[in-house]
Amino acid sequence: MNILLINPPNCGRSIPQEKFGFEFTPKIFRGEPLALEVLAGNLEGYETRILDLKAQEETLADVISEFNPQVVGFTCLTCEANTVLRLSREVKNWKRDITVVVGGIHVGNDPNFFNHSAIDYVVIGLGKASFRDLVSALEENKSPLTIPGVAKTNPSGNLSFIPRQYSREDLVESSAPRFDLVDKYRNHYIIQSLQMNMGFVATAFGCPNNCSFCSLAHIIGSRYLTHSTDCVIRDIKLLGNIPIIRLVDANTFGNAQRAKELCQALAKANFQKHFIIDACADTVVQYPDLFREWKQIGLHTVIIGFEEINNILLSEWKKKNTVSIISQAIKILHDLDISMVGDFIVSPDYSEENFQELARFVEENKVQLPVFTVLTPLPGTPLYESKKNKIVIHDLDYYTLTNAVTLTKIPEKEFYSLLTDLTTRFYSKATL
Ligand code: B12
Ligand code: SF4
Repeated sequence: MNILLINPPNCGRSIPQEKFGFEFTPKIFRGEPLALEVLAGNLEGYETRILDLKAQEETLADVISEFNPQVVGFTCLTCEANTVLRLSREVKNWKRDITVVVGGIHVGNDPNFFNHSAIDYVVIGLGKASFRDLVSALEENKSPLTIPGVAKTNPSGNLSFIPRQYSREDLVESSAPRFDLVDKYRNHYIIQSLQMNMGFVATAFGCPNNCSFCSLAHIIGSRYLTHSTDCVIRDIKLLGNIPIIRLVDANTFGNAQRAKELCQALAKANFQKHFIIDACADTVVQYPDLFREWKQIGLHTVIIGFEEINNILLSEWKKKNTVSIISQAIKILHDLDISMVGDFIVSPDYSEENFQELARFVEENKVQLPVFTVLTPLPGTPLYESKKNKIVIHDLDYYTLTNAVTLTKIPEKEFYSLLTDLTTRFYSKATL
């Protein structure tokens, strides 16, 4: 059986660009489709290929005609949902009997979106075990309907499936990601500002926290599953001499003890690489020594969701931060000489004064690379439930976290003009 795994092309639409001609979302990172490499790792015995349409434009029909897959699997974020539906239709138009499967973050949050005749199965949540079981069932002509996390589409009715009870076994650590399947795209996976290659490794899945806007926390029921240190070391080794390793976890330091053990294992392995991780501000403040130790083994940049500089909103969003914790975390990282990418969420309710306050905070605290997104009620999140009646833009192409999909308080043009100013002002000075 031939299996083609597809990373959809860069997509998503921009209101500030389309409506007002503003250009403000610089692309900083590009990266390998780790989800697909992970799935492929558990497909021993099958001929598997990855088509990365973000890295390189290729014609789907040509690839399908040459490779002749029996199964096509798409990974999918929210802003990619329409594109994946369109590509699934293309696959079906080309050859009706190809089995089309969709998985990924948007499926985990809103599986019903894909209950469509161009799609055969959706895989909800962690897919490594479910997808393997699905493919085996298809090959053996058995019913896949009893596989937890797998739903057969039923456009005239509702999706039904047995939810997976996630445990560490779902990470299927015995099989490594198939990094080799993206060899031909490897030169595209660079940090543009440094012109250096970057590889992705997962050390955990999920997050122990529960922020209301986050589409990662709820997919596996607020569990936090960690990979063994041996598995992380193996995957870094498999990436060879790539100098920068991005640990693409929702929260790399979600368990401080385990983050310490991982640090010791990395020290022993003596990789001489730069690491980029995701962590929370309160973790920095609670465990500064952990960050000091990680700095010694190559921690270069921490990506950190500061989100807001308003304590009421932080608490409303169930973020564990306060403005004081954020300032302390920034100071600790500066003292340790660790770079930071600071994520801030701009609410459509922002006034001009709010924009100015945020700019002042970023300036005074010297956040090296601030990234400003717009508060977006992503389907499947608690924020979506509380805001769904206020949503004015339902087209998921705009759910890139750079558009206001609820009404802005100040005139829309002014909102995007201030957002563009904020982004360009700090981006032009950014050093990492
Ligand atoms: C790396 C990354 C990227 C990379 C590479 C992604 C790629 N596929 O090429 C780049 C830089 C390109 C990127 C871009 C963007 N990203 Co991004 N990205 C991530 C990040 C940090 C890690 C994703 C990852 O590799 N996870 C590890 C893998 C192993 O986990 P996984 O993807 O969940 O896969 C598992 C399951 O979901 C499932 N599964 C996944 N796919 C499939 C497919 C099948 C067939 C099956 C069966 C199962 C399955 O099984 C997998 C293994 O168990 C996440 C945050 C995070 N920590 O998850 C944000 C994240 C996914 N990105 C996000 C966003 C918003 C974006 C952008 C829109 C940002 C922007 N404004 O430009 C763009 C969109 C790209 C586009 N289409 O234009 C959001 C998505 C929110 C949402 N609900 O859609 C996230 C969650 C971050 C956040 N702020 O919340 N991103
Ligand atoms: S800490 Fe980060 S990953 Fe965890 S729930 Fe909050 S926003 Fe999501």
